[in-house]
Amino acid sequence: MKRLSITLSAVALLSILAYGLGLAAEPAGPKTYIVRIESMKFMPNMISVRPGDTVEFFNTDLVPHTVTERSTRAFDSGMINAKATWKLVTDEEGTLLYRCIYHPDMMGTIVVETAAKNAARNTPAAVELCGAP
Ligand SMILES: [Cu+2]
Repeated sequence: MKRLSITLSAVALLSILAYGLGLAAEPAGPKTYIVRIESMKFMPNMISVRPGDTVEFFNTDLVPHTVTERSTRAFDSGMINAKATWKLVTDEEGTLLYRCIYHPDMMGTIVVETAAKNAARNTPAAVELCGAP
C-alpha cells in the first residue's frame, strides 16, 4: 500500500511538472478569440490565431461597424449593430487586414499561423473564450 501511494505521488508530481512546463496546457482543438469593438477601435487590433480558430467581433459601441477585408473585401461582416457580434472562422495561414467601412481609421490585423510560430505573440487583451478538447 505504501508503494502504491509513492507511485501515485510520483505520477501527480510529474503531471504538475508537465503542466508547469506547458506540456499539458495546450488544447488540440480550435479556439475562439474575442475582439471587442470599443470606442471606435478594434481591441486588440492585432491578434494571432491558428488555422481553424474563430475570431468573434463584439461591438460594444452604440453605432454600427463592419469587419471588412481591406483590399478585395474577401470577407465582409456587413453591418454589425450595437451590442451584436460577428464571427470569422479562419482557414489557411496568412495575414488578414481588415477595416470598418464606415470609419476608415478603424483597422485591424489577424495573423493566421501554426502553433510553433504564434505561441507567445498574443497580447493579454486577446481573450480566449473556450477551447474544444
Ligand atoms: Cu466603424
